[in-house]
Amino acid sequence: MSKDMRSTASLACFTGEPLFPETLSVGRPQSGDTDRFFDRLRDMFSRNWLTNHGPMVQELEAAVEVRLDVKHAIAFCNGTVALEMMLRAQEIKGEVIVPSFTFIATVHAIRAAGLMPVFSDIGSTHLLDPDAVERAVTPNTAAILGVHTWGQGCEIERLQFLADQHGLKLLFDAAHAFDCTYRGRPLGGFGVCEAFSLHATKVFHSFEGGLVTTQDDAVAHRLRLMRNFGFSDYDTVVCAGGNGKLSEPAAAMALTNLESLSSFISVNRELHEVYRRSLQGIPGVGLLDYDPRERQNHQYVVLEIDQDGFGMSRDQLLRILQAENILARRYFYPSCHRMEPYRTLDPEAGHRLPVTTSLCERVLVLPTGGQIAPIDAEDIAHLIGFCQREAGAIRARWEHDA
Ligand code: T4K
Repeated sequence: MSKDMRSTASLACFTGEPLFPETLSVGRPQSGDTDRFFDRLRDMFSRNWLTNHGPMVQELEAAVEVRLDVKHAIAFCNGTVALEMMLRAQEIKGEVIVPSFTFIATVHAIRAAGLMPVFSDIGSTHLLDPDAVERAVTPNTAAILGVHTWGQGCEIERLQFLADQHGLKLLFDAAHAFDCTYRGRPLGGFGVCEAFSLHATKVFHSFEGGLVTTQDDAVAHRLRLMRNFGFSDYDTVVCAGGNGKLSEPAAAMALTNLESLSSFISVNRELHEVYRRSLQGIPGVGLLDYDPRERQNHQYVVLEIDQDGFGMSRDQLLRILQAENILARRYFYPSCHRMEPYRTLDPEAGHRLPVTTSLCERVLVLPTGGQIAPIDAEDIAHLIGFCQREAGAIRARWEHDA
């Protein structure tokens, strides 16, 4: 059966078979040539050097410095620890302005660094709104932590202006933004520091891993000490630190994946284009378009579902997609200010976050990456179109079955 000729009854949430026999996910890992990876592991065993700033970690850091055009890239065991150490390395106290519309790790890292998150609203592109940031500045503000959500660069000039005006550190969570640009320059070289995630679900991964990039020699030196317990030599500890080290197998994975990154990104770009074409004109469905002047990794295909235009809510659509084995995700739902401990720490935060509050009910991220063929993306889009056209009948059947 053609996938856009289904009847309401044939939806898997009623009586039908799922459209896809296997689950299609957001964030299925894309990995490079496994032979190259195993060769690197064999070399590692012959050297018997497994971790602690080994040769492959050093090679990875050098490769990232070139690729992102930054002076320093410091590898960490994961993106959350990279964020936390980046914050600790600033040697600041007080409040950090951050969006609530982000993965919870961004905010947990602020708390773990002994700082207080202050949530700011976002604009229509899902990025920090500099006007809202300005309103959130108090005498206790120490830093702004922007998030380059979906690989889009924040409004960096305006945030930098605010940071300079108020004497604040400007930092970025660039977890989504490897190989993306802002005004034609790679993200990674802005603010004081930027932190990346190399988690398995990211377009460029090292199983688990993270990076902090900076142009500042002193901050880089501190970060290198901090990730290794603060040791400056075998017996001397010169600052507080922890274990933030990336292992050699993880670096081997990253080096291997770096060789294939451009092809992963072309696959994502093509899928994004198929989704864009096939979703066009469906009432109530907005696809977040990326700035064509910038380089994007196209890791996230992000929809906004407007319930009135679409005829059903984002959550009702999600229920249908999941039954069809399409594991779309509600990133970032609920937003951070509605999760503990932040809900208790600042129960009134929602009043300052109207865009975040409304967006959280509408965003849906669709599967992409190597697991998805262009025809799958077309079928998913056609299914979404079908749901819109049949929204009344589907809702009626749910009510009848309830
Ligand atoms: N800042 C931001 C803005 C972030 O988005 C993140 C992480 C961080 C900071 C922190 O960086 P890390 O400390 O994680 O390096 C995922 C990822 O775990 C997380 O890294 C990511 N952001 C977040 C947006 O998404 P979950 O809980 O949604 O992942 P999970 O386990 O549901 O996996 C996603 C899908 O991928 C599933 O359908 C299963 C599939 N999968 C996953 C893994 C790990 C596989 O098929 N194979 C696999 O090996 O958080």
